[in-house]
Amino acid sequence: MKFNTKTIHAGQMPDKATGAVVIPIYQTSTYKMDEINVHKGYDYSRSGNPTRNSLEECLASLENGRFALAFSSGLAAEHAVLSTLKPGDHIIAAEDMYGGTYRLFEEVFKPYGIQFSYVGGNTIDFEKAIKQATKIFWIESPTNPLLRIIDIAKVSAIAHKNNIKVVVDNTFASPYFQQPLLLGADLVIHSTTKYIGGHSDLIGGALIVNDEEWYTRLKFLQNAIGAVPGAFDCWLTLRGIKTLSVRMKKHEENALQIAYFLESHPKINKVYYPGLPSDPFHNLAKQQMTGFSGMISFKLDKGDQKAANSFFKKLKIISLAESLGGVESLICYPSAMTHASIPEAQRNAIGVTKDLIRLSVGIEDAEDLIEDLSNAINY
Ligand code: P1T
Repeated sequence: MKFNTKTIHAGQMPDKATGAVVIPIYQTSTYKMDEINVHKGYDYSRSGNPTRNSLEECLASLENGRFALAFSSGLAAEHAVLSTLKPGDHIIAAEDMYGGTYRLFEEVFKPYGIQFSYVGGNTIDFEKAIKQATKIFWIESPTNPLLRIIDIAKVSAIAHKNNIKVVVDNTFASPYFQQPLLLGADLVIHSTTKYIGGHSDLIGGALIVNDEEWYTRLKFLQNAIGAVPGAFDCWLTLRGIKTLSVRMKKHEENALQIAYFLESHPKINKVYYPGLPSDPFHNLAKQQMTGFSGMISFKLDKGDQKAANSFFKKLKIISLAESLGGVESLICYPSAMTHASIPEAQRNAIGVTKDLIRLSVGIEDAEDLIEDLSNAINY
């Protein structure tokens, strides 16, 4: 099956019991056994649920992976990956990343003895930071919030030479624009809260992996830790997935128009969008992605929270809110919102400064979004 067909049909064959064309919401915590431990494949919904299984099968298929596991949030999915490590193990992460991931590393797993190094996104940065104990390279591409692109194939080649696994958070691209496993990555993470769900109405996460041993351990942890999504959230996620390709095309089309508008605006100092030919990551993005997705960051010429607030207050269509990837456009102020958990000096060193604004471009009409931004920029 090709991608669009998979979004509608992978893991979503008509229900065997009733013929229902849409996967039912199996809203049950438990399942009747015929005798002790003899059942129809399900014994308790933390361990397995048919609606969740449909979602997992579909996600594996979309990422061209063998196995997928669904979680109650993106961070819960990350927690499971980190729980496969032992004290003393070392992770090298690209420094530009979601603030909540940084917080999970530093404030939850570091106290348990996992070591973390943060590097720039170049292959050489990863290579230089390798230690005997390095087990994982952890990257986002495009990164949150600076939309940097990391060369997944090159980084994976270095990793594999050194017996290290590569984890790629593919949330910003979605499987529609990028499939990291095909580029050499070992595991893909999604916050399905974002483009995959696509409607800002659920919190969810997922892992997609090819290695059976790693999958078996992660599946054990999914059940043993227990951060599983409910059946209704799995169903909503599947409903979102059905329109993934049409939404992603429109997100990208709108984002490109808005990026050009911002780039030419005298009050905007800088625009970060890999779809712009002037962007330093444009060629790499073209090489490893089939499109540039719908996230843009930019810098206002007046760079403080007060100026940003005046700008946000003037917006009529675009909402100031955490999150991204929904049909509605959302704007955010990373230094005090999504990336507030990263210490200020480190944020500044990475480039997540007080003049930075992040825009998740929705699928409204681009003309309306541009008018909204244009009115607000004259704060
Ligand atoms: O929010 P949750 O579903 O737990 O996903 C965490 C997460 C993981 N990875 C990336 C790249 C993310 O952007 C996120 C969540 N990000 C936001 C809420 C945000 O506004 O950036």
